[in-house]
Amino acid sequence: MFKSGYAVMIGRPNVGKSTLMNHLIGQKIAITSRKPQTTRNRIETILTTDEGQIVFLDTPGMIRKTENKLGEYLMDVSLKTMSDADVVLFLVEPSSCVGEGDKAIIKKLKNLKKPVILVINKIDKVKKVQLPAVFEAYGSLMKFADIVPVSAMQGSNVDSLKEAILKLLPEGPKYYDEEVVTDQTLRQISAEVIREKALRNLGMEIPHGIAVLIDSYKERSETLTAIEATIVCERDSHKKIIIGKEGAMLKRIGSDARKELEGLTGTQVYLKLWVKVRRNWRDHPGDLKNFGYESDKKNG
Ligand SMILES: Nc1nc2c(ncn2[C@@H]2O[C@H](COP(=O)(O)OP(=O)(O)OP(=O)(O)O)[C@@H](O)[C@H]2O)c(=O)[nH]1
Ligand SMILES: [Mg+2]
Repeated sequence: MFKSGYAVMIGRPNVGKSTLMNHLIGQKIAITSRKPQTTRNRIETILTTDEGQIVFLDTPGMIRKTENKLGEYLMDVSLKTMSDADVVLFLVEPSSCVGEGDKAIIKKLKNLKKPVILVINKIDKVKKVQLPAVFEAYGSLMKFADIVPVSAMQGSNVDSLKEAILKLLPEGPKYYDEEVVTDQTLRQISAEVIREKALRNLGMEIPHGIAVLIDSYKERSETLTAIEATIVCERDSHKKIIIGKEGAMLKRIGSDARKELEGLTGTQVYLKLWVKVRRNWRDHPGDLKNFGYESDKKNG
């Protein structure tokens, strides 16, 4: 019997949803970073095995209070994506103290009435003897279809998670050809790769206010791709930091991004980056739409 369906990654920011999804499909599609709210869109990736096809949906981390329209949009994406699930993967940190954020998510999951697998991630950070207390703490708040501890970073126990998901999926057809891995275009992934390198190179304050726009994406030949992109930020002072002393920061972001884009496209990449200021774009509906954060585009 072939099984198929949607497995939706849900959890607070920074718990490792995107890292785990990349590991499950064995390829880096979603960007990851230590900064919360790295993921901003619903990202679909596909794993096809002999037994079934799991379509993973990565979502932005769920927060309780949104500070701007972008935050509202991110919550909206997560909630709508959650309702598409055949199985929900609820990711948490390996702590026996359940925080208010997780309690709020559990409340939503109870209303959803779908099978939920509790995925305790980052088990590389704790001793094995500490895990039963984590099982206990979360298990006392809600009935889970399964509980699977993993380390997305080290890839430990990720295969058991695949099995647990397949067990819960309904019988169904192969929705996608085997070679299809994601719904994201190279152009979209490129913008995200540039944003990731900015997130990883910049300090704590600026990254949240960054968006990346691809101005032009040209496959010049079989061996050369030319990409021009703009990093949008919120203030002149941020622009200065992103560019850096004599352009050093922008050069570093560009060079990190170029290396990864060359691996991704299998071509040489010519990358030109610009920096632009759009004050308060995170609260401006027109800007949000222009930067690709448009409600009801895909999640309606
Ligand atoms: N030690 C450890 N770190 C991990 C593990 N999985 C993820 N991380 C780290 O946790 C941070 C956040 O990972 P992401 O995958 O970006 O988290 P996310 O849940 O997608 O975050 P948002 O998109 O912001 O909601 C990164 O620095 C990862 O390297 C893990 O199993 N062990
Ligand atoms: Mg993420």
